Amino acid sequence: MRITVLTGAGISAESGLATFRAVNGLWENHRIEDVATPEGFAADPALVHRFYNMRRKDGSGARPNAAHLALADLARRHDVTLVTQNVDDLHERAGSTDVIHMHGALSGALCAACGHRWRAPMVMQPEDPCPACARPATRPDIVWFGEMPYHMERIWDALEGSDLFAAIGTSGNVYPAAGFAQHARRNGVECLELNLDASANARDFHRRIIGPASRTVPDWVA
Ligand code: BV8
Repeated sequence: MRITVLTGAGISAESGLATFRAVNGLWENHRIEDVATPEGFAADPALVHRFYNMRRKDGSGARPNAAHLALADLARRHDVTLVTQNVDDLHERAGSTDVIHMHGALSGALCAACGHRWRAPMVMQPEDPCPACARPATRPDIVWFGEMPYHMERIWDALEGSDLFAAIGTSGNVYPAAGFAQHARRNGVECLELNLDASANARDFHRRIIGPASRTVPDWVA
């Protein structure tokens, strides 16, 4: 069976990583939409680096939960394309491979000047020189609001070619990810949502399983 899975912050909630909704989209009284943007970075690169340094530290202290492990198990039995909006590496640490990080990853660093990519150190500062061009133009390799998410062609193809689309732990507020169910449904794909409560795009799904991911995902995968 060909399954495309989309995960959001909710799958990492029980690993102790706060979801955007749980913190009301705020960090140190900044709206995340203001911090996670090119404009926010240009205005105050030190603040934005501090935001991601904290997330990198929190992520390194977190452990994959039963939901992450169940998805790795699912991929051993079915043809699974795993797309995540999350920037943590809990899917990889649970054993998933070829994870599509459509919003980038905390483990990535990018040079805004020459485009060079490398593995991010735990703590990044605005004056860090790029290893390739030596210019102090390094940024987290994260897709911010207003930037084009990564791997979109591959994701659209996977959605269109699947028998099932399952969205796990996402509020359905952020596009284009929030449009995946509608796109899948238009292509005759069965759409399932696993969430704590109905998402903003709940009407796009044929079926819903309500409950914490660490319980509902293993039950669904079994
Ligand atoms: C783009 C990286 C175009 C950063 C992120 C108006 C209408 C439509 C679209 C727009 C619009 N205005 C602006 C836009 C575009 C914008 C957008 O959608 N804005 C929203 C706010 C309206 N989108 C973009 O800008 C995207 N780019 O459109 O580009 C373009 C085209 C051409 C050329 C150039 C550009 C880029 C968006 C990516 C932004 N980056 N992440 C970072 O992480 O720091 S988004 C970030 O927020 C996350 O990655 C995630 O995607 C999103 C948060 O969503 P969730 O993951 O769903 O998390 P949330 O907390 O909201 O929900 C958690 C859910 O889990 C809840 O449902 C909860 O009930 C559930 N839950 C909690 N606990 C559990 C649980 N479920 C199960 N078990 C539990 N235990």
